[in-house]
Amino acid sequence: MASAHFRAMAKPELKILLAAPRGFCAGVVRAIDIVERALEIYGAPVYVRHEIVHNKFVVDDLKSKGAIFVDELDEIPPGDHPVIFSAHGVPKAVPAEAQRRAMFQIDATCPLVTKVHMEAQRHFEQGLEIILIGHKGHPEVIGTMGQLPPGAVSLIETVEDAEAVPVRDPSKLAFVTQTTLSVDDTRDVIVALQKRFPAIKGPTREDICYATTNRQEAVKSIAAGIDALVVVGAPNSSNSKRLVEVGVKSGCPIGLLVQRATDLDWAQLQGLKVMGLSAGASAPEVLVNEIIDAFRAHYEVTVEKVVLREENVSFKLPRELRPAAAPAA
Ligand code: 0CM
Ligand code: SF4
Repeated sequence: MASAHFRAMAKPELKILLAAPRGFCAGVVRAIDIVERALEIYGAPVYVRHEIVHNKFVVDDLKSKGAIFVDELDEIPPGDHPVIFSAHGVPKAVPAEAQRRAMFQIDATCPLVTKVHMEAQRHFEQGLEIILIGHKGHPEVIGTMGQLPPGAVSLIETVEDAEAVPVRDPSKLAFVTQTTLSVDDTRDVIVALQKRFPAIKGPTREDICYATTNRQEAVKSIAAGIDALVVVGAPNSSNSKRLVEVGVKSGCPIGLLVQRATDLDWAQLQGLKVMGLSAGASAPEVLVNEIIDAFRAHYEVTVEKVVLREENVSFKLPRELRPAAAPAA
């Protein structure tokens, strides 16, 4: 009787394929470290323009330590507290304005975003008109376009845009891209541009960063064999949203973007046998574990790690935040 009762209560089995690489990238680690080091060195408050990375849990944690998040510099009262620019980068007008107001500015722009800014600048200096492939309204796109005067950069998002974008001189063109796009969709847009403008200059492939590329590749490698894909990430996180899209395009029937376990819709998540789990570059691992624990309440879970490649990228902190050199022995 007892065993029959136990059988009736037994949870269904679920295998979770935990994709790797997932979660924090080197640019996110550096940006969060910058805020934490600034708090340590200069004390609270430290101002941050825009979410340092697109994750509410990270932002709330930094708020609890004394960071104050603002949308624009004019929300910051006069004083000598630092203002930090987010990982996504800012238009040139922002540091210029901070300098005008004599603010103490610290730049947490990811070095891989700065690289794109420099590429665009170089093309501009060579007299080229620039086409930026990216998502309208995203802060990285606003930042990259804002490296150059109005009219220097045209933004396109799709193959249709590539086929229609007006240009001044087809022989004097270059393209750059946002760092967190879909690798496959971007390839199609570039092919359309190159077909229309054979002389267009650009990077060897695109400017999508290593972290975005690797996370998409890892999701792709599991997508065909899973009943659902859960990606931990925020709705305003470009790289996280792309992971869900890539999963669904690669054959996974259900793709969900969730910020916390409370977002999981259990009516939709019944009857699963194998599930894929990944996390965007701004989502902390503690939230991945929270999701796994939530599934354990509904399923008998086994977790299998699927490691597509190892990552060992790290970026240095800005000089003013590096730990003081150890005293000579
Ligand atoms: O650019 P995206 O929206 O993916 O930003 P994020 O904060 O989610 O991820 C890290 C970055 C950058 C740049
Ligand atoms: Fe840098 Fe890429 Fe991370 Fe964005 S997702 S912060 S570009 S490494």
